[in-house]
Amino acid sequence: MGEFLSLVPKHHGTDRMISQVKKQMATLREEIEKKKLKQKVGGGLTYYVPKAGAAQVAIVGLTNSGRSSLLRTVTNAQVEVTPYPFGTNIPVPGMLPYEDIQIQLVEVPPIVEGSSEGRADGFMRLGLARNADGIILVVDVSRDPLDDFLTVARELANSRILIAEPEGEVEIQRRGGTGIQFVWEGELDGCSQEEVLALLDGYKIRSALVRVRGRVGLEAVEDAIFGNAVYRPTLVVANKIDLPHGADVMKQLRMATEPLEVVETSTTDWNLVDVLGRKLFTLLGIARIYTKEPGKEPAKTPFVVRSGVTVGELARMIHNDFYDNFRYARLWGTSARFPAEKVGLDRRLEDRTVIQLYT
Ligand SMILES: Nc1nc2c(ncn2[C@@H]2O[C@H](COP(=O)(O)OP(=O)(O)OP(=O)(O)O)[C@@H](O)[C@H]2O)c(=O)[nH]1
Ligand SMILES: [Mg+2]
Repeated sequence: MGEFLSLVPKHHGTDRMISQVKKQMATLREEIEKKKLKQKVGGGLTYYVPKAGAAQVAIVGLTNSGRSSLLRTVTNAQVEVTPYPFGTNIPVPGMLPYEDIQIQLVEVPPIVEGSSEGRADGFMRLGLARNADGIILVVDVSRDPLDDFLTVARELANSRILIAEPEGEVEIQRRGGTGIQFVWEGELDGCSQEEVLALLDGYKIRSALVRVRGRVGLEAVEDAIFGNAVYRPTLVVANKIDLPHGADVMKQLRMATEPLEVVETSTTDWNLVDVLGRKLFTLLGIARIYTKEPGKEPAKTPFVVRSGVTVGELARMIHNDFYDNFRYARLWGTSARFPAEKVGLDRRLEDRTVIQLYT
């Protein structure tokens, strides 16, 4: 990237690109630092949190929004709740029990304005959200929840952690000297083809196959060039709902967070664990599949997969032999049209399916 930068002509038209490349270089340097940190620091005092349970969800928010309180209420974690700001400065994990599975929550130390530029361990803090399977974005309704949301959302967006599912996707295949050729399986949104060409040219991409799926803007083109954008399903938690708050500001919050779901919470709520568990389960698109041997009861512990996984994908996850020697499967429960339905490798599986694989 350094070499690339040295070749880029410096004028008004390339400013944006240069600053982005520099930022990207800083991020990579920071990642190297993180790896070093992981090796050196013992005793659990590290930013690295190994995944556990069905999924890992990062709890992000501004300081004092109630992240520790939330973690304490819904998990076994013994984290300190503090009336003063910046009480948490290392990530704290905890397990949230939901029916027969556990979802891992990780309190991320507070996000601040400038986290995405590295301020206050920003790269590592946002890295926790990037590495998780989903995000809980906590806002404090007793102050300015809209400002809380916009600030955290901006820092996430700057780090290319997308909290809303992208409406489309761009794929760029570089190839030899035939110019830029588009394959349209979608359309541009808020920009013209000329602008896309100018952007690609700015990055010295002059010969490539550009595939456009769904609705995409210029940012999606940039994401395709850098390949660093990730989508993380996100739940907005409007916390401290027991304290006085404005109806207007809540309305604005709901509008600004569209299409994300907003859950109003108070960390003193005794059934918060059930409410949050159900919301996260849906958000993450989790499916529990129970294997069964002939003449026996289904397994007590499910395989946790994403909803819609195929029989073939599941067979591979259990053991390659099940896939290689597959004959058919029998299904019970949600995915079966009738009990003991005989299906092939392509059948998709939903939550609460019992399966017997025949080889
Ligand atoms: N009334 C009310 N107060 C809450 C609620 N949740 C948290 N608090 C209070 O808010 C303050 C901050 O709570 P924490 O859980 O420490 O907040 P945090 O987001 O972890 O903050 P830092 O880790 O310090 O950045 C404490 O005084 C909590 O008692 C809630 O639902 N209702
Ligand atoms: Mg805290």
